[in-house]
Amino acid sequence: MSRLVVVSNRVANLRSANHAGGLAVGLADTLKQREGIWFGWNGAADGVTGGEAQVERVGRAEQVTVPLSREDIANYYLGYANSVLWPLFHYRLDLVDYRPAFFESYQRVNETFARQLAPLLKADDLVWVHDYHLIPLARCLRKLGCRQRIGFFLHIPFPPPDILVASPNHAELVDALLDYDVVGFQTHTDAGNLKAYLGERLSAVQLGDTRFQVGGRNVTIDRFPIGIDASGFAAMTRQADDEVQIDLMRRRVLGRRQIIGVDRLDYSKGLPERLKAFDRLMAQHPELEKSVTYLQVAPPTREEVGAYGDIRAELEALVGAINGRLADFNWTPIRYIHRSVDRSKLAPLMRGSQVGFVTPLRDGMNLVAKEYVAAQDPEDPGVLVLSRFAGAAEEMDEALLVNPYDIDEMARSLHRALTMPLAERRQRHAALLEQVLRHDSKAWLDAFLSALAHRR
Ligand code: ADQ
Repeated sequence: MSRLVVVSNRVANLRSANHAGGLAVGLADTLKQREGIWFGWNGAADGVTGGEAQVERVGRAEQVTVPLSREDIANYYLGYANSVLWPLFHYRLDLVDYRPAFFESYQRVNETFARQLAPLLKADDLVWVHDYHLIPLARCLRKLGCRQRIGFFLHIPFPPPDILVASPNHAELVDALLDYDVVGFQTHTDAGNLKAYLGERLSAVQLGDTRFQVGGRNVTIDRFPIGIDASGFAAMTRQADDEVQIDLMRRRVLGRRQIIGVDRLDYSKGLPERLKAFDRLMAQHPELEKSVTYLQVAPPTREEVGAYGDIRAELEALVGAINGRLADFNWTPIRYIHRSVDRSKLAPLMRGSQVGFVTPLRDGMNLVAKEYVAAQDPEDPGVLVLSRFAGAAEEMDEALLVNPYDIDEMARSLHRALTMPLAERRQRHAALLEQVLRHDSKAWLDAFLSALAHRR
């Protein structure tokens, strides 16, 4: 069997991947079984780009991490990846901060990674590159003579041509994608957006369902919706610690229901709109006062990027204003936690919440939607209120799908979720759970790797 070489900006610790999300665990398990390498940045803030790699063996796999300089972290990682590509690919042209130095650093880091990775590769390795930080990596490897099968998976959305062309580098980015054998997306919409660009601008010829010829190159473009380790996550709900159990019991005694949101504090997640929808719900249904609370867990990320400071300030002002207006000495309507919460607590908290509120303005997939479904008690499940613009919506019809910009519609859906009869809750949940179990993280891995292995 071919070795698997995974390349991503950050490398999950293969020794302690159990603490991370299902994706890291799934990839780590696969690597340990089939032999391979996980290559990426070591995460330190003060290295030298191109400096010595650290190699650590874990089982049959090797973890290879390399340093980056302060300047490249600022320009490649915080700059091009997170101030240009992240907002652009989430349809937020208003937040793109384009600077030529960012793109130069992005290219240089990809070239350096390729130079460090190339000598480690064997002829029949399968190389799997992850996410928007590393779009040019295959191009850089090919220039060094690497002929291995190389696949790319984009975890975030891919925008339609009209948005993509607002980037001065759109032609280079798409051209770089064509050096992969397989380009994978989360949804039909994302894959369709690349196909539309290729058709409109590069006169691509479709050779089969997923095979395209562009100039002399031949590329497979398909959707591979990412999943979670659903049974693993469900198992975690049964191990609530004392603190969580007390919280659940307290709410049961008081007859209080809970709406839960769990997101990195990112402007793509639609958090202010969610708070406004909760506020609207309370204004329209005063009978719900003291009987419903909204718990929003939103740990900080990428705080060095200006747009993240803005969203944090907006959110804190909203929470303060709504709580100030509605709270009573024995009821705090919104509990907002700006910290990371251990997954072993999150899972039982999701199970103990009657509504999962997942309404990003745009999201590649959104694993929280799937985790919420996996965490529910099938006999008495909660209801998922899900944004139409999350990739997960393509597969999760039985959720209450909403437009995350429409505050009234979200407030109505929250009310519908809180008053939904048991039979309907069960029927919707059963259908969603079946889907989450079938398209789990293992199915995603197998589908992508099989598509890559079948090239040539
Ligand atoms: P993210 O934007 O990070 O991922 P998401 O898919 O929701 O979004 O995954 C977040 C993960 O982190 C979930 O497993 C969640 O439980 C966990 N998490 C969130 N907040 C947490 C907290 N406070 N404490 C602990 N854990 C927390 C990107 C894309 C998504 C895509 C994934 C995977 O933006 O669209 O689904 O990659 O491809």
